[in-house]
Amino acid sequence: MSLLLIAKNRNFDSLKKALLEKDPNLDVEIWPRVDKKERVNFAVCWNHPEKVLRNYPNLRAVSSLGAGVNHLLDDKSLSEDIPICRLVTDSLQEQMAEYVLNAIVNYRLHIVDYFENKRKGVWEQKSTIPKKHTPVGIMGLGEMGNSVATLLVQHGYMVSGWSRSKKDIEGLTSFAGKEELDNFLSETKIMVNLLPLTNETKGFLGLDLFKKLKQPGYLINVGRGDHLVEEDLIYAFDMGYLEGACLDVFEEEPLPKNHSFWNRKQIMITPHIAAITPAKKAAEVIVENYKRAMSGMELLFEVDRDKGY
Ligand code: NDP
Ligand code: OXD
Repeated sequence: MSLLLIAKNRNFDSLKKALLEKDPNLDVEIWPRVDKKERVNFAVCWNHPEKVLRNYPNLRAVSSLGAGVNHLLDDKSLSEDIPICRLVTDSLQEQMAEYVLNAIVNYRLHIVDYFENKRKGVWEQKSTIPKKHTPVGIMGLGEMGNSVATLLVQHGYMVSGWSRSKKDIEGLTSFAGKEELDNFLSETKIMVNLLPLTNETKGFLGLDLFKKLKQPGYLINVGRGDHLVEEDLIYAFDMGYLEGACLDVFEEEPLPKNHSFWNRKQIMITPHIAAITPAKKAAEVIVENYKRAMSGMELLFEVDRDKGY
């Protein structure tokens, strides 16, 4: 029985070490050098090559190496009988909450302008935008959205959230379903996207949505690049529907060198680092799920294939 780590261009040394520290008896293989394919029972994947999972006939479960699972659900070569699970850790939630809080504070303090002014040697004080003028709306109130909402409420922000089902989170106004989307948007100035990427949510961040925010809005996209219609973002800036964006995820990653986003002053760019799973924390969840899969138990953080997350 072995556990296989699969990803393009990724060094797995620290994860392998953490897995073996957690369980020294594990047999950990790293793609593409796999000794005996039929011994592989559990795979951990991040942006794996299409169809590669077909090579392992005895897979019992597959885990994402992140919180998102769209790359696994998109892989039609993965049999529907094989359960998919994902990583959720308190560290991921804490990092995500801090990232979003930081992006909002940067916006309120005009930090992007100060970077520009430093380059030009300009000393110019700007008024910080008061919290009461920056109501935050979080799309997606799952493991990540919930922890972001909790931290923002603690910091005195006006926070609302939108999800499929109503939530009871202290200090948050909860909106649910398509029928409540417009009301949610009309109360939102800073939009935080933490939806999973599914057939329903792909391309969701487009002009129609930007127009409905408190004008001009500000976008923080930490979900997936394919949620955003990239040309609509530029158009929304030009039309004044949005005044800025902080983007951590992109249609194509790494963001190509010639992409127009690099030259837009209004866009803050980070390279998909909002929340990164530390190897030790990842190993805890992976080893637990490996053991569960081997003994036929229900997995932690198993994905509902019908819902797509
Ligand atoms: P969860 O599955 O825990 O939560 C998803 C949330 O989205 C739920 O609240 C769900 O509603 C809501 N939702 C899903 N579909 C819809 C819909 N059609 N309409 C309204 N609401 C919907 O996901 P996580 O919080 O763990 O993660 C969210 C995403 O964040 C990941 O899929 C990943 O793409 C991204 N991510 C990015 C990271 C980064 O570093 N940039 C790191 C980690 C995650 P309900 O609760 O009612 O079911
Ligand atoms: C993700 C992650 O899903 O990094 O983006 O966990």
